[in-house]
Amino acid sequence: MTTLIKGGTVVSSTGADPAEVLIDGEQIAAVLQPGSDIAVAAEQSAEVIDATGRLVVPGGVDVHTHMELPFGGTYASDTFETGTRAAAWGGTTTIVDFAVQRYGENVRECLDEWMAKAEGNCAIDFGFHMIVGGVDNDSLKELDLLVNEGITSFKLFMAYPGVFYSDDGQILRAMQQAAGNGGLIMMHAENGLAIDVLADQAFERGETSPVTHGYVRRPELESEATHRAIQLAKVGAAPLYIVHLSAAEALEQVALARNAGMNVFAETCPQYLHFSLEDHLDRPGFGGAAYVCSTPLRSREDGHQDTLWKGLRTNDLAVVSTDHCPFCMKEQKELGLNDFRAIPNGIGGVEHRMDMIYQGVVTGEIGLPRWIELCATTPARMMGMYPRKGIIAAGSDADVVIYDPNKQWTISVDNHHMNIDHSAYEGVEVTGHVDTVFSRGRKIIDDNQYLGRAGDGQYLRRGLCQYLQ
Ligand code: DUC
Ligand code: ZN
Ligand code: ZN
Repeated sequence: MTTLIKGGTVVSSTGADPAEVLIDGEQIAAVLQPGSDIAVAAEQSAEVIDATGRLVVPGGVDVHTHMELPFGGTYASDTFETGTRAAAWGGTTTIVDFAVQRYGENVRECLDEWMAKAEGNCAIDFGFHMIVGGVDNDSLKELDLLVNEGITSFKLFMAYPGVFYSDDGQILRAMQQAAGNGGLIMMHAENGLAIDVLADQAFERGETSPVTHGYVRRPELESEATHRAIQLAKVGAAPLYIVHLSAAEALEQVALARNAGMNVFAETCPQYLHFSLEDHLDRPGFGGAAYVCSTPLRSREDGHQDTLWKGLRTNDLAVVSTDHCPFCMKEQKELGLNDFRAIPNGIGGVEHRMDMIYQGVVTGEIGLPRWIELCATTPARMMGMYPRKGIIAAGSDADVVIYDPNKQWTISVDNHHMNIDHSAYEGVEVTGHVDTVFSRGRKIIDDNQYLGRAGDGQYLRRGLCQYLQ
């Protein structure tokens, strides 16, 4: 069975041109010149989809999600089934989620546990990173084996003492191990020990509301940790990927390292580009709880958002992922009603990344090819999945999105598909809409309907990061 998508503009990280996309089975068979003999011939035997006036783009690749993450005494509210379905609605056809190992736990058993949660349940293809919350001889040895199984990136935390935190010695050891096995160290770069001191002091002063979360997680403490992580990576001779960067000062550290020729990369997330401490985290009453995430939203007055858009243009920020980690208001965020320290950290956004970054195209912050580079091509290469994922090209998986660049609509809890009782994006007006989604050649979203099934998504054994110099 072949499908021909004709009439549209095919977007890649290097350009946007009229082209026809021929899908055969699970792969893209060819990208054809409109009206060429081969395109005309293909039309005779294929199902033809008319994409006139629309963009034809590679399925989005979100390399930072947390389905069912145990956190703050509860669990992220999207399962692999609901979360990957929501991702598909938003034009994302690949996720890389985080399996979790905590101090004293066995890496292998943890991975098996996470695989069991995901396998047979995902709507789209999925891979794993491993959170290493307990760096010791056993876990370090295990990392070498994971690399051979396609888990080629390891997340460490400089935040959350007593939960996921690693000290500098543990971080250095993990970096040395990664330098040996080719893995990529992903870093949550915030000085958690200092943050906890400030958080406790604020609470004792009676400052209990959600916005306090943003005040105590100061930009200096993100930039200090980013700087320290970079220096440790230099000593450990390991590549480094800074996750969910939100502070302009932290970006400065990344830029310095990159200018010095280091293998240092960074991602940011839509919430840090579109939301702010003043407008969202400081909402009246408990409203700001919906925006409690770490790193935190930053002050608009201080210009962090503009600086992040600039970083996306200069490539000091190379990837946009979501850090999708949804918690309902009821019974979850509410755990911190009287104490901001107890609010589970996270925002649900896996469904909105492609649209929210497309708004940067609409406003002229980035060009059309850069949208695709940030949301599909670079994440695929960064996490060793390219060219299977992240590009529309002959031989690639037929993960294809037909995108209406002009449709205007408003995001709401009433029209989203994530398993969460509110939307952090409530009332946000967007231009651009995911009309049709193919995942490995199967049409899974079309005409406002979900046509796929749980278990369609396959586990992806990833290769090494494809950016190392
Ligand atoms: N940050 C979040 O906001 N949620 C989960 C973990 C993290 O690092
Ligand atoms: Zn993190
Ligand atoms: Zn995260």
